[in-house]
Amino acid sequence: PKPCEVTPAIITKSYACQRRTPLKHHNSFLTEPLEILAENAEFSENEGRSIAFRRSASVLKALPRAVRAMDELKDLPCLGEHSLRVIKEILEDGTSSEVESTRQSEQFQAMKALTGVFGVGVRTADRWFREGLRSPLDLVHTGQKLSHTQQAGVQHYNDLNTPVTKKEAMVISDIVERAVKAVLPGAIIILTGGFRRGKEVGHDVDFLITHPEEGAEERLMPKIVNWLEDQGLLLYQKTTRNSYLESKDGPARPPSNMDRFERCFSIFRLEQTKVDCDEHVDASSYNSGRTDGTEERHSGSSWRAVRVDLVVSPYSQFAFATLGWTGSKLFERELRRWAGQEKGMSLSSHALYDSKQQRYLQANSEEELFAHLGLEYIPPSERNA
Ligand code: TTP
Ligand code: MN
Ligand code: MN
Ligand code: MN
Repeated sequence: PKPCEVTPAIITKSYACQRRTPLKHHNSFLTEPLEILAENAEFSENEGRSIAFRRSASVLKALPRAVRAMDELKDLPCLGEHSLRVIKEILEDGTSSEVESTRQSEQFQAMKALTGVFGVGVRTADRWFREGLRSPLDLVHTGQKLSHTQQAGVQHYNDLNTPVTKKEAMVISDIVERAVKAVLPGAIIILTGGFRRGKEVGHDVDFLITHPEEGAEERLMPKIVNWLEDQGLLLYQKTTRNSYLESKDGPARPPSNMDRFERCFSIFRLEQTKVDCDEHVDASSYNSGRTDGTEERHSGSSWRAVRVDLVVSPYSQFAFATLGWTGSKLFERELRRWAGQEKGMSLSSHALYDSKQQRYLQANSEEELFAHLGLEYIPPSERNA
């Protein structure tokens, strides 16, 4: 094919939700470095810069082949000056000096380690960094005051930073299914997040739960949590009530990307077979950055901690919630931006509001939602923006 045919369709598609982004692509050698810079920008709370790098990386993920020369990029959207400079350096030298020095920097490494604690955000990690703290162990040694969530995060630091496998996600699916069916027969449970997009591993396992009879799902979460606790399956949980109806700021516009469903951030105690344990030990021995001592070693007993997110939605909002909880985070962000800037609509995990028609648009499926938004349907496996 002619060189210009490499990327014919992508040229005019500057929103990630207009493109198909598979999980496996051909440009990791460029996207991983760009995402280091994005992460570093997040650590300095420079959101605009972070999004710019993430959009650049995302465009490259959608390309049908590996980039070899700068002129292949000239018609692509979203590639800013800074990203192009980084890409050029990698194409010419194999690495980018800016990326490598970022990776090596004490601040980046400390922020990565500290934000790697469940319950610790960028603000807190940055304050600790400026106080001289560098790792979760430093938090223990200096006796930092920690929230309950952060205590659980430190205690289970190694497990929670060991990727959750698909196999583990399936075992947890079975458990969640049993719990939900026990307390509300007829409930529907779907796996959302990265595993729904086809990822082989994740940092947690995400579930969305509903019931075809509107209202039957109310106050469901405490029942699920009680069931799980009775079985000794939870190491930590924090349940938040549905605050959607109480909110004053208009249904389609929650104050942030946080939604208002009844939800539970939890840590499961996952029993492991002998084989799983051996795999786990083998896998962690590759991880030179581990901080032994923050977590009670459970030698002998065979379990590990896994982060699980549970969300309950009313049936009428299920399509919105499914779309909102499937990700990727950039894909979601781009969907909302598309809705607002191109369609005069406001999209959340609860609703879609059309400002021109001044009414909410109903949807029973993700397909209907894409249609409302004037977008070609993109299946979950191609939302890996
Ligand atoms: P995550 O579980 O954070 O991410 P992920 O499943 O894509 O990847 P990972 O393997 O790292 O777990 O979030 C899943 C989706 O949930 C994400 O698209 C955004 C959505 N979400 C909300 O809608 N509201 C929230 O408050 C949070 C935390 C996530
Ligand atoms: Mn997830
Ligand atoms: Mn994540
Ligand atoms: Mn999650």
